[in-house]
Amino acid sequence: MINGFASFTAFEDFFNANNVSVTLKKSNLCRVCYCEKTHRVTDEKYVLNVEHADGGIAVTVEYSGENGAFYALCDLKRRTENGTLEDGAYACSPSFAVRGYIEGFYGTPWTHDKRISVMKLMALNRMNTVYYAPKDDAYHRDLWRELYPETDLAKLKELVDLAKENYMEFHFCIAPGLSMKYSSQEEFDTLMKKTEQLYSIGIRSFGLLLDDIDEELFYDEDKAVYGETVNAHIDLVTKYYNALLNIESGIKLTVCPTLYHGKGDEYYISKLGKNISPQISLFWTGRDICSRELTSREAREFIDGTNHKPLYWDNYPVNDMAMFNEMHISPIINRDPDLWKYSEGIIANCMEYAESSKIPLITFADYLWDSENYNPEKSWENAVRQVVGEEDAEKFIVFADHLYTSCLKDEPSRRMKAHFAGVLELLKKGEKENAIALAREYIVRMNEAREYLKKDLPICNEVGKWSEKFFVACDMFEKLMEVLENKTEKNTKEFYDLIDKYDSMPVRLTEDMNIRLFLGIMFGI
Ligand code: LTM
Repeated sequence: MINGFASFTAFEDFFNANNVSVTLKKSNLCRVCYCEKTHRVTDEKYVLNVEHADGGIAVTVEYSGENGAFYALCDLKRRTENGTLEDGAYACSPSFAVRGYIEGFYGTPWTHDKRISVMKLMALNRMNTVYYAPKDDAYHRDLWRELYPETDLAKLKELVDLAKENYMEFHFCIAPGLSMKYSSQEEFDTLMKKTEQLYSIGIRSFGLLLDDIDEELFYDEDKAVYGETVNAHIDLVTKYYNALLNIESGIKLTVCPTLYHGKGDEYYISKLGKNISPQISLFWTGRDICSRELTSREAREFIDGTNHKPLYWDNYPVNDMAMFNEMHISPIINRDPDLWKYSEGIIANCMEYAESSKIPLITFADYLWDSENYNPEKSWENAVRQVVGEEDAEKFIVFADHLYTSCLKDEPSRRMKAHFAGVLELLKKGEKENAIALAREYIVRMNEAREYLKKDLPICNEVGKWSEKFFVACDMFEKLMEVLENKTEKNTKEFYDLIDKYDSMPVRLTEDMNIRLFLGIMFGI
């Protein structure tokens, strides 16, 4: 057991196997609990003192809080795996205070096992927050009045306990806005009864979600009492927060407003923000529902408008509703490096594909921990390695590189593009054989990816809809080689049929293969 921490035993075998001896040293000195970069006192900071000696590595970890010690071991494990554990002293602390994800999509909620697996992995990547809000968990939204059945409650409790063990704050969200009569005391009592059920299993952080509901008040009684929706929401949020504090001071509340994107100076959000306690966190998705960028300038405007720092509900990698043909597996990009100064943090909304979500989530975790030094491509490759495994990572990357279409960016496979730029150059110079040989190199890699994707593995099954189209691309390139080597009417037609097939498949992969160009250059067709 590493210095008496039962929850750290999972690391022990790993460090023993790698000849790393770890000593934990608790300290309250400024250098261990004060973060120079963010000017925050934090128990998440740690200092790694690394020294190679006697064929092994001795590491002393200085920490002030147990979570800091946990993050130190996670970091140490990663550095050992990557072979980047060098002698020296490394002081590490997070950029963002709140670093997490939300199961907040429309579609089939994750299974219990998936929830466990995502939570453990994200904790290992030093995220500290998880929000539970699956739109299609009936007890979260449609049936918000009803208590959870015992079996469901027991599973939720397991998640709450697991979150504690993994230094994650578990937020349970309730979304009563589809049907609640805000002016009714009976309705409020029902909301509190449900809340108390969740409090009874250890939940101490709640979310009140008022997104995706009618902007107008529905009940005549509400219209008479409040006049407009925002007044009803201010009243509900304030009563709910006070009631939570009455149960236990220190309970946290996050609110998702009905208007959750824009500038922050709009009438509803500005009035809501300025009339609820500044202690309540306010979700905000940025300029748009799915925002291409999150900028510090816009965060400051939001603060001006609402007297709150935004807590970003970042709608990436989610791919529900109109995005269902996109697989959002690429890294998070275009979030300002200094956004931590003007926001509480970022909570990434996930896809119903839990296994695939892990890849972009790890890149979020890297950005949130050290936003100034975040390198999307490096982080992404590391994320793929963690999720798919070292052995198959390269194969998966060849495929996943074709999935760069989302609200963030619309891009063809960069690897394919770079490779075929070389092929085109050779063709233009008339070096047909060299061009074909170079093209074959990429096709070999595509076919290796294809073999991997056919496996009965969680991630391969999740991306099945997209890999089907990738397989057509593989066939298309094979056929192209055939045409380039020995062009006939038959193989040319087959080639064009494959292009048509690829183009007719609705899921989104690299859109513009530029594949016709090769034939154009070779044969002028
Ligand atoms: O974004 C918010 C606050 N609410 C919903 C999400 O539940 C949904 O997953 C995303 C993406 O479609 N859009 C929303 O409006």
